[in-house]
Amino acid sequence: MKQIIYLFSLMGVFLSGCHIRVLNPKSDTAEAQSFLIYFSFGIMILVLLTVFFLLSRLVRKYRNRTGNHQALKHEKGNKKLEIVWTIIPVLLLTILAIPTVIVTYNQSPNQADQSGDRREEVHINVTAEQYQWTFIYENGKTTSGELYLPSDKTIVLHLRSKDVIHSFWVPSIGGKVDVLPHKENTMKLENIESGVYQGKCAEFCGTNHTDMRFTTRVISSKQFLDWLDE
Ligand SMILES: [Cu+2]
Repeated sequence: MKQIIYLFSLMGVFLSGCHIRVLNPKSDTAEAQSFLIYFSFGIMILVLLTVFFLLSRLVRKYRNRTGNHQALKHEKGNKKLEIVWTIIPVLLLTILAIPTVIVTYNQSPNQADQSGDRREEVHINVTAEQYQWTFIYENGKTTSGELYLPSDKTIVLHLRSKDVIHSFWVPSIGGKVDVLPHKENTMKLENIESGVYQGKCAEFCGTNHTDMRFTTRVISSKQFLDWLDE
């Protein structure tokens, strides 16, 4: 038992040094996603602890000791118990399903187009091809390898591929979205914190797949407009 505690505390020390970008969200979109991760992890830990607690109690109670002839009774059908262990998982899955369905529906790659006030949104066309990213802004300005975004606007990215399937991923500001050759997918990003974030293709797309990286620069609206006019 002592060794296990040591092991876990050691793991805690090392893990606290990790900087997992997915768990350090810098936009509302990423925050909703990391909430789902923490939430499902919390439920999982709850189940795990309950099961381990009950198991260790059982093992302690019925362990083989001299003078202990207590044996486990064979339970033959226990309606109460069966109902309990059927209802609890159903309940847990329902609790897990509600926020999951809401977030998944809100962030659906087909969803962004229909909702929202277009004047408050910044639309950017994103084109992926082996092995680079091109970003085309509303006034026609084009960048390659660098994506500029205003922090205080809602951003709608229109993702398209020229060749094979790619995947758009900036871990700090949102999860992966597939970039397909024959269908446009959209990605909505809200309230992004100013900063510089690394992005990459998250779908193996050929020999130079690892070179398919880009830098995302999130700046204020004013800086963004000035940059657009440059
Ligand atoms: Cu790719």
